[in-house]
Amino acid sequence: MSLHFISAAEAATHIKHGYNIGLSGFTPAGTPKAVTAELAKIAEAEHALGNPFQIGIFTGASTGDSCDGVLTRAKAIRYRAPYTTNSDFRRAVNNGEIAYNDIHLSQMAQEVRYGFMGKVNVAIIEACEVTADGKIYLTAAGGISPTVCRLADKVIVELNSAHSKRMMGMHDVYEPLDPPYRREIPIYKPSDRAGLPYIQVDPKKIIGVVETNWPDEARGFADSDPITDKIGENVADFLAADMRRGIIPSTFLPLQSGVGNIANAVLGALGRNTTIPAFEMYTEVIQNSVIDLIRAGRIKFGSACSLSVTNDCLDSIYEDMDFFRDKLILRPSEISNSPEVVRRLGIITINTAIETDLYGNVNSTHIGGTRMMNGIGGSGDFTRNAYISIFTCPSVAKDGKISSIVPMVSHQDHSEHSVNIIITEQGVADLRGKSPKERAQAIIENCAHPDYREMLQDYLKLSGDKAQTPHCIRAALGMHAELEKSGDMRNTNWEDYAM
Ligand code: 0RQ
Repeated sequence: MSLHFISAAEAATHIKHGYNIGLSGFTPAGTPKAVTAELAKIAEAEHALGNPFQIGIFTGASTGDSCDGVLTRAKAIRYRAPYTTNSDFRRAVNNGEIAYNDIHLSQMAQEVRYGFMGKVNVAIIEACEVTADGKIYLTAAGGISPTVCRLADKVIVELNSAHSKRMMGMHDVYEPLDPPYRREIPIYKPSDRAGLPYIQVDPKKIIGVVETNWPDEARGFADSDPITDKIGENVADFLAADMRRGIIPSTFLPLQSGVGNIANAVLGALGRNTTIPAFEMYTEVIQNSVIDLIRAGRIKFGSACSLSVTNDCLDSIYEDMDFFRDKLILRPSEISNSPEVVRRLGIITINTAIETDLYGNVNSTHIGGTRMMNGIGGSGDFTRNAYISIFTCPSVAKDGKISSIVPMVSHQDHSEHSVNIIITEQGVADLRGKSPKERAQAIIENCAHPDYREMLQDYLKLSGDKAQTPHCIRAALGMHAELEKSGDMRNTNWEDYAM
């Protein structure tokens, strides 16, 4: 059997109204682009004729504009899971136009397999190589590709020459069996391989190969600033201190770190810290800063789901593949984020909070308790199973009008039972081994912005000290209510809310 080459426009015609499509990729890395862009045109044409045209999207994490962006603007998405960062998609979700199911990234592939979200009609997979006997070699991300390739009726391959064929061999494709047959995932150190370097599909299912040359639509990040730099230093100093007192082994432990400017600043500070030895990463996303630290010898190995790096950084990896081949591995998201493996390897996890409350509950997803920001991503997979779980955030947002430390989070993603350490530019609150009341003092004294410390202490006085977890329920969201009323939490007067 030989491969059948078709145009992106022809490939898109195989996707019908009401279908669910399964996509490769994790972040814009490795996400198909050409077929979804054509699909948006079909949706617009159908809508112009007065016909309905909407689909469900199952993917690894966020995608690029040529997927979530164009399809949202074409009003072509009925349902989507999981994580996304696209601003048009965010607006549509918060307008109630799209059904968005924000689940833990490690669970996405298995929930599709379990049938929780319905059938996968068509899989669209970006590849750097595909063979006539059905071997698909992925590009810059693992995502949920093995699962959607197996479950879909039809597979479309986007063969993207913007990715080098030197990527072949970097992936470790392993899909667990479902209960009651599941066994342990045989990964005992970040560099272990458990599967194959390609996805094997039934070649009869590959209905077409679309040749493209379309670079990943990765986001660049703003340079660090004094606040993110200070947070980074606080994280590095905290970890070095924990190592000196023997809580972290002297060999150090693998790290997971989230995405964004704070994560970049944290990695930069860890790279510079002379107490911390060269370390490994078992994480979901590798950003430019990790690549820099591998080159500098400060990171020995990186296991992840995606190379979510800028295109020039990706090209430099391809050019230097002899150096990177034994230092990087890419896995499906249910392996990169596997709770089982995270717990076994003893990972130190570092994620970013939108807000945290006085007892250590963390909100990573919702603004003002109702409006979706991005989603939980992998932060829950790692936090709940960490050796030490850390959350970072600036102590205030929006020029000080919002405190990131509040009496009660307006939405909860990570509970006090899973959160060990909170770090802002102000300092470090070590919540380990502390009761709720002790945690509240540690958080106010070390993490809250000075503008809000007295207000938070006054809230605690209002709450009394007779309960395990003191709260004045009527006032618990008073700072949020004040933000809605006057636009500035600093105006909070507890008497207005405790009545
Ligand atoms: O607003 O965009 O208007 O400037 O939220 O905040 O400080 O720039 O931080 O970009 O790192 O995002 C938690 C959203 C942080 C992200 C979150 C406003 C703030 C700004 C962004 P602007 P920052 P970041 C690995 C792990 C969940 C998923 C996860 C995230 C904007 O890190 O999505 O952890 N995490 N994944 O001004 C109102 C507050 C606010 C606030 C900040 N309390 N109230 N607005 N902002 N705090 C990745 C994957 O899973 C793939």
